[in-house]
Amino acid sequence: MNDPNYYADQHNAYNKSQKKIRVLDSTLREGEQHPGVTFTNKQRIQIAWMLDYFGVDQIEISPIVSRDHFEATKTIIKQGLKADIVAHVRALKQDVDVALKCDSIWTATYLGISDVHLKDKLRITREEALERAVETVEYAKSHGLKMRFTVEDGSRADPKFLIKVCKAIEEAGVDRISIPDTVGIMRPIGMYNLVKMVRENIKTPLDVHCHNDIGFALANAFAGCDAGADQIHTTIDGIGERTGIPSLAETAVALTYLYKSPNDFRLDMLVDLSRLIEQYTSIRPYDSKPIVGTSAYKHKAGTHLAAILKNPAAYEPISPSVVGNRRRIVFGELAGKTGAAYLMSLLGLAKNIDDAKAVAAGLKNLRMGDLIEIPLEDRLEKKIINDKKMMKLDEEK
Ligand code: HCA
Ligand code: CU
Repeated sequence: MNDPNYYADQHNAYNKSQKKIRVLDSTLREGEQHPGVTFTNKQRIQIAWMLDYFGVDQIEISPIVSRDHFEATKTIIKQGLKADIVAHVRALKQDVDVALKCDSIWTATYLGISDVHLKDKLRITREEALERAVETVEYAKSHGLKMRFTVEDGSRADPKFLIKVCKAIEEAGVDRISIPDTVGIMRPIGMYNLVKMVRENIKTPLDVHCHNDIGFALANAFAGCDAGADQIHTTIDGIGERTGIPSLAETAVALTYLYKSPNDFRLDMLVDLSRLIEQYTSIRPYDSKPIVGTSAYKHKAGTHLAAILKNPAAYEPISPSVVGNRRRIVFGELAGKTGAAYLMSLLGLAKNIDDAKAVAAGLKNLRMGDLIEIPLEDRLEKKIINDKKMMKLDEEK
């Protein structure tokens, strides 16, 4: 058994469908709804190019927000990217007209269908909402658009009404339906049940759009896919309204490695994509953020260092180079004798167990926490594995 993840993969494979799950990235729409985020048109176009090169299936942008957004949408559509460009607008004919003016092929319209949205936000009845939904779909379809419809706040809507709307828009020819958990209130099994209920009643392909208010966005999105959805909405770093939605990095890595969903993602762009957004927004992802965080591949405790120096797979699910990140080892109070010995070898000092122990004790006594961090590249690993002295030192432990 050579693959360290073999048994974990077996557990993950249990009852798992092998279908392809697609990604819609909404950095340019949902992402711009994050406090403090706004892009220039040049940045929007660059982000679209990079997302396309990365390999997402759809890129969402809203042309109705401003004149600038309209121009950006139009220009991005003109680029002829592989990904579909989805113009996200309200469920109103005048908004669909804006999508048409951008020469859109794809449009997405959204309409709140929960009672709180109908009564207090839109101030319309269920009947009026149903009529508006069907009319908007019919209007878009009669103008040759491909169309997604989002039953906004679907997780809090009366299930009977939700199904009624889905059936009506399906009949009107909608191409995809997005089932959103707009306020992030679902738990994974709840999202599974919700999507399953929709899936059992309609045939149209389903998107899941899960908010992260309680921290379940990514898990909920995948639960929705287990129940029959085949497209997840993401943003770079998960930015979005309030606490955002699943991050592209986590979603793409989970799809590739845990779900084995076929794709052509260039995963090694993930850290660069994150850094690009950081540069354009000044929002720095927290250091322990999965995949892209600066600590995502740092190893610190002595026992971890000792193992990592022999085989990084001991404490890493996936190699950092796969996602464009870097492995680092942290030297300080916790380094232990193997860590100390490695540090000594880097400094050109001869390694022997007693000195290594003394250095480890010295680091502890200094009580200065973490002193230095050193990158540990993949190519160094082989050298280290072959370093007989190092191996011998460990045997003496
Ligand atoms: C919004 C609402 C939305 C739409 C999701 C979708 C949500 O901010 O416009 O179109 O799939 O969370 O319900 O983002
Ligand atoms: Cu949203």
